[in-house]
Amino acid sequence: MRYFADVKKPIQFEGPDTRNPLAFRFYDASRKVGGKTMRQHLRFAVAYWHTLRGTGGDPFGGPAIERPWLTGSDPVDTAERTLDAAFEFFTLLGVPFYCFHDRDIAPEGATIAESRQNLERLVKRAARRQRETGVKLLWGTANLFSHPRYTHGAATNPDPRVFAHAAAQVRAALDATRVLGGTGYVFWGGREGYSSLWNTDMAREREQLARFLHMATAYADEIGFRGQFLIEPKPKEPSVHQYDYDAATVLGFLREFDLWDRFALNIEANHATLAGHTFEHEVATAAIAGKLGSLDINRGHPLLGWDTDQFPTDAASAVAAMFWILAQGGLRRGGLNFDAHVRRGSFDTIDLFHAHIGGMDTFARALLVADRMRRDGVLKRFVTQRYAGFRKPMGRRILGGKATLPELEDWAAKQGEPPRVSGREEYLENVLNDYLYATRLD
Ligand code: XUL
Ligand code: CO
Repeated sequence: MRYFADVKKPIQFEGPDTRNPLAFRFYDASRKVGGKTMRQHLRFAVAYWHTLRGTGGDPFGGPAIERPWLTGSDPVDTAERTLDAAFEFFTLLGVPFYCFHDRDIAPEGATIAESRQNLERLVKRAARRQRETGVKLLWGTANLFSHPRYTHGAATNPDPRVFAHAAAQVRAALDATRVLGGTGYVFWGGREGYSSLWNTDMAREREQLARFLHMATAYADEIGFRGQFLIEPKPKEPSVHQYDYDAATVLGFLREFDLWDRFALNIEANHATLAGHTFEHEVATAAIAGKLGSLDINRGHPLLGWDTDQFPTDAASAVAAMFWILAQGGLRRGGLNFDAHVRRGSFDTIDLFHAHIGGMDTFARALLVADRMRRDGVLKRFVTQRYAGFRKPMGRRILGGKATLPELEDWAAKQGEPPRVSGREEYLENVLNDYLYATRLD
């Protein structure tokens, strides 16, 4: 069965001058950039929930997109068809990875045991398709936010019976991720927060969440799952306030609850902007803590202000993200997961190809630009020079914890008023644009 008959052969690299909409302009999987191929650098992953299961619903209307695989009355049959369509799509697009929630690939059953059986059945099929196609699992996760039982949270629910249901689900999702060789496991706590502080014991709920995460890592050790654990920050939506608000908040949480060594962050662009940050701010905050694990590379709409999860097309923001990734020596076990969906009005299956091709080209080009900028060292030279004073004797004394307030008072008086030095922000923006709009990137 071919679900994507409009696409006759896998998408190929044709270079920046092509006019073929079903070709890559910059993503040349085997092209080497600084010793690694683009495929190895970028580690693209398709988000199963949006790409295969997305039907264009929004708060004002239900499904508006029909998919030929999302038909039939038996949910397990539908899940099997969806899985086959998924691997057909991954292969035609040429992505190395995908990501899923447990309920994306297999329907919830009437009991915990039935849900597990459904998942195991679909995992077997996924393992077969992975072997046949070479496509791998980047990360798995459990959907702990859609079922009505999780209305007041999963791990942060006031009722331990709900907590236990969530535990059962994470256990099964970890088993599935291990069997499929996932390189990571994500926690995104959509309802791990509150709607009203008047009915919430925030101290208790944060404690519960920490206990839950400790249990998950203990279980992973027990079953020999060696993937990286990730927390994906988001400030709100659907909760009014989510405990994993942003990267800095999560880093503090990991320290407070002794989880630091076991978790890294999965930074999502649209979540960053919802938190009032830029994508690069969140990427940088995670990276300087040594905790940049993986990225969800979607974007929000500047006029809408909610989690629109659009495909990435913003070149400057993609360059900034790639800059930090290169600075830390790559994504290692992480990757670039789209976590993006086509608009409600883009209902043809071919729109899925346009969306992913554009996103892959945006980041492939960003990789080339960031690599070129790093090799030329322009920004690095500027920043190094800007902080030069801290490499001189008094700067070193300050950083070494030796200087005192009285000593600095004397020193400041002797130095006199420091010269004012421009930050050259506009100049640096021009430098970025020189690289961004350079036509020659070969
Ligand atoms: C929701 C979101 C999730 C996570 C995985 O905003 O980003 O899809 O990426 O649960
Ligand atoms: Co996400």
